Amino acid sequence: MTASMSLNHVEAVGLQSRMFGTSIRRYNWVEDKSEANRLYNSSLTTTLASLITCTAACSNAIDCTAATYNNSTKECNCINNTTSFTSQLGNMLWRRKFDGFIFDAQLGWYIRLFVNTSHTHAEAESVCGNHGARLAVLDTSDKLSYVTGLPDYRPDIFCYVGAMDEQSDGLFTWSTGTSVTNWMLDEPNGLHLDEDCVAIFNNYLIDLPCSHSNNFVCEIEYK
Ligand SMILES: [Ca+2]
Ligand SMILES: [Ca+2]
Repeated sequence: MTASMSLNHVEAVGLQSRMFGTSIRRYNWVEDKSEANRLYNSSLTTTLASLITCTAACSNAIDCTAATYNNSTKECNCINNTTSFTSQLGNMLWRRKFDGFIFDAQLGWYIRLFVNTSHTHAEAESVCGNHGARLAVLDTSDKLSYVTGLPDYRPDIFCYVGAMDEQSDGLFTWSTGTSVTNWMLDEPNGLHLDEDCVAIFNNYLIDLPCSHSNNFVCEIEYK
């Protein structure tokens, strides 16, 4: 038995430069035993000396969400969301996770909901940035529904997202520049006069003061 066979968790730090400029992202490779003995059906199979070198190689592709490694044949496969699997005895599947971010193939993003926290909008943006991420841009109903459907989402607690009206009061845009939709009825209302940030509340969006301390949601988009 090689040393790598006893591991069920590998940490790595990668330097990547898509979408958010150059940033350091820490991520983990976690063994998924429910998907053992599967093979990535690809001509891109490479033979690498160890699980560590396999996951390191796969870490270079941001759309790589998992890797298979076979300790006997030393075959390594990097897997993205378009990959299909066929069985092969001895393969182990390792899923890549960015510091607790969940990957959703359909929406093409990694998302992480920060709950039981209390951060201002600027602090929340900074925490996301520390993970190589940004406050989530929920510019479609599907994305908003995805977040409010997460097990940890609480409809009664404010959750900051990546939108403000700092350019022009009352004109709310996402950090990508598109206009904000999916407002709650009668929002945005500038109730406290300086409501320049946006949060999810009761499954819809509201404006509120950026200085309030709330939960928040970060995203890493790779498309
Ligand atoms: Ca405002
Ligand atoms: Ca409001």
